Amino acid sequence: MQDFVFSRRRRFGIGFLAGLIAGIVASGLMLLLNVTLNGVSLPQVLSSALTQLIPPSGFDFLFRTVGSNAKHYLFYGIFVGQCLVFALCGGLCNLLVAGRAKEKGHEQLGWLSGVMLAVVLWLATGLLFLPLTQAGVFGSLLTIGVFNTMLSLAVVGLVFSLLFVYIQNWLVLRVVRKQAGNELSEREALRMYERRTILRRGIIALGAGIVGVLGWRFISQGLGGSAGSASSSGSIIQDYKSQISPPPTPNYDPNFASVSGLSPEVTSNDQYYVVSKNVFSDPSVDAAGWHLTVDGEVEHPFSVSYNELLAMPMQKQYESMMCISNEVGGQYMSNGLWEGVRLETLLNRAGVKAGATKVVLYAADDYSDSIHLAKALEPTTLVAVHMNGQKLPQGHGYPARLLVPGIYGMKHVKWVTHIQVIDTDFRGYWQQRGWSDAAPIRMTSRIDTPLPGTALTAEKPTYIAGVAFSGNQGISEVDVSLDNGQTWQRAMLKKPLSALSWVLWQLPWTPSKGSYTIIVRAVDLKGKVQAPYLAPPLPDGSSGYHSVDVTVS
Ligand SMILES: Nc1nc2c(c(=O)[nH]1)N[C@H]1C(S)=C(S)[C@@H](COP(=O)(O)O)O[C@H]1N2
Ligand SMILES: [Mo]
Repeated sequence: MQDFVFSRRRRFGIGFLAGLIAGIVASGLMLLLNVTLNGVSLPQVLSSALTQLIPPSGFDFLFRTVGSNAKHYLFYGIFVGQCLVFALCGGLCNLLVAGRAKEKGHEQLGWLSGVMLAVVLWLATGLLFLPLTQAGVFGSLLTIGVFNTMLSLAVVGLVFSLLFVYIQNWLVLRVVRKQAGNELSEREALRMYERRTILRRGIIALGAGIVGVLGWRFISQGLGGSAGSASSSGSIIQDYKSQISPPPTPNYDPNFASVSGLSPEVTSNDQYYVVSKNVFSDPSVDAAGWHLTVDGEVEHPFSVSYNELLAMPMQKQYESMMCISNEVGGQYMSNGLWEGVRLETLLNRAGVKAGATKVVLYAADDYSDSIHLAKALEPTTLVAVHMNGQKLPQGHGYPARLLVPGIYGMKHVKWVTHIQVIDTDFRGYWQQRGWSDAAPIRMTSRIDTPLPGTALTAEKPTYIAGVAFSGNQGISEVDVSLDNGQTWQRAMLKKPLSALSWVLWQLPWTPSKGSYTIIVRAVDLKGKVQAPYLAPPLPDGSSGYHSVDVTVS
């Protein structure tokens, strides 16, 4: 019944469609296997490779235009791309295989062709794609390893190929049946034309939609959207003194009562900011099978299980964290009560050899970063297992993460599995992409209330309030200016929960009619004044003064 010969274009079209449908299912399956059984995620591998190729300035541009959602857009883009590659494979396979079958008067594919296609895809991915994206032959350089990669690729490839053959044959059969009269009826032709037009319009609409969303984000962020704006006008820079000596004595208010709109002093686990490189899913580590290995330039390398780690001496401390990609006034800053084992305890047990310089932390998501040995031995550097009295939430690094005060969140490696002492230099995941390695936190202050654009009532008492943070340098003073930095008013501070925590501040204000730009700056315990110079997050973290515009009527 299938004595039918299609044009090459037709053949490609049918294969493409069948490949697309099967590709969407297979890509979904890949992500499912990735989340549930530690299968390989090709979108993740590709996006890691891509972000490494993009020059830092390009990455920064991406970050500023599409904001923190950059990685999600990247992921959707790659996911759609992967489905299209599947579709292309379908089209090509059909051209090659069904083309040869033509002599036998056949347009359908045999199951054997499907298995062959799966094998070809499997080899191409394992031997070409993965090595080219620096994941090694069949993912040998990935944490999940060769076995999981081979197996999950095989399953996904087989499901794709067999589904492709099935859909392809079904489509062919449909066309053959419809063309039974050898001639396309006019109605049929019209319907096919319409269908094609609908598809084409759909693709155009989708493309326009994506461009529109990107454009809108670009405009709204360019005009000072959610992150607030940073201020550094001429007068602020002119009168700027970088150092106050002797340092101011903090004016802690023992009756400091939080006002509405001010951040809670301790961020709850579900409000705590989350940042990770992972475009689709963070690793879910099973503590029962987890081990933390300490090795490298040490006398006695060892591993501990989760329970052994929990049985070691624990230390509790409040510490605030901030992401190096946080914009001035941004939200990637939180404060928590952490509990864990001193890294020093683990390193002493291993016996660090003379000449060691750095400590590298490797994680279950193929993330890595390093800190200097001196930093690693500070008594506040912890391998943390508890956050605000609970075991670490999955998104914050369960079962264990590094806590290293004074430097940016980037260095607080989550899902840590391996601690290696080295006597050379090391560039971690973000350092390979152009970000600072030393990464000391730049002092910052943020106005939480009033929000930008608020319309206030004249002569009605209100508060200006927010947080200030300097890593591990403390805060002695927070000042607010309403006249572009010509005069500053000192805010009242809440005594911080620790030397590593942010400081809450507030200033009562009874405004008269007018428009105001509220500007804030902080001073640390050594008298160092927050720098007014504007800098984007890349490569050393953002700098400049946060400002908020309000009107009073
Ligand atoms: N394993 C791993 N650790 C990581 C990251 C990551 O992507 N993978 N991101 C880092 C970055 S950039 C930041 S700011 C902090 C954020 O920690 P949080 O999500 O608990 O706030 O984790 C750091 N640790
Ligand atoms: Mo970060």
